[in-house]
Amino acid sequence: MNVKSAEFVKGIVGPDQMLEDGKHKIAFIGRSNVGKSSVINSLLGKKGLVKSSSTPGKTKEINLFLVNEIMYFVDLPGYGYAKISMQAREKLRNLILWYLTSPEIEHSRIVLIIDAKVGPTKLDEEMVEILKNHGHDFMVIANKADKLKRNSRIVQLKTIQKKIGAEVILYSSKTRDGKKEVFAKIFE
Ligand SMILES: Nc1nc2c(ncn2[C@@H]2O[C@H](COP(=O)(O)OP(=O)(O)OP(=O)(O)O)[C@@H](O)[C@H]2O)c(=O)[nH]1
Ligand SMILES: [Mg+2]
Repeated sequence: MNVKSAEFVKGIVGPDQMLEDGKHKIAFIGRSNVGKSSVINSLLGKKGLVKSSSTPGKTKEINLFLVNEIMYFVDLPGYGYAKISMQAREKLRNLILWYLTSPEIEHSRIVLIIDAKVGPTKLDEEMVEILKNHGHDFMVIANKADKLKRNSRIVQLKTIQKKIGAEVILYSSKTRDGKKEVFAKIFE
């Protein structure tokens, strides 16, 4: 895909504010700090469009970015960040779950991002279950592949695929390795 324009449109903090304009949405979901915001930036080729940070828990709202005027890339808050209050964690979890169960996103693409080196955690496996239970068609990206030694990549990829029970694309938002495959899968 040729990215001609990408702009921040809106941050959603509660269930009353969904954008209901019928445009296609591609949502990125995953554990806190796994690199969701960085993946979006690297795919869109716009450094700094989406705020990323080495401090987990950076994204606290559901942020919508309008791409080429025709679709939204959706940056969701991460799950599983331990160093916030139980209440705040519950609030983020509810926000994510609300998004996933919102009728408006029924035909959205969901991109689950996991850490290539760490592999799927218990929370990631729970998210896979949630996505399956809601009948979502989702794809999986293993980000931070640059942290893997070249010769261990295939083995790690196979291990992750076996655990998740789905096809997984190795990706790095640092080197943009895998970008072509990711775009091809998103728009397949
Ligand atoms: N080595 C490496 N680091 C990465 C990669 N992608 C993201 N990071 C780093 O991981 C950290 C977290 O990135 P974010 O994009 O903010 O992660 P996030 O999932 O949006 O985090 P939350 O918004 O807190 O849920 C930052 O320090 C990034 O620079 C990657 O492909 N390779
Ligand atoms: Mg983020």
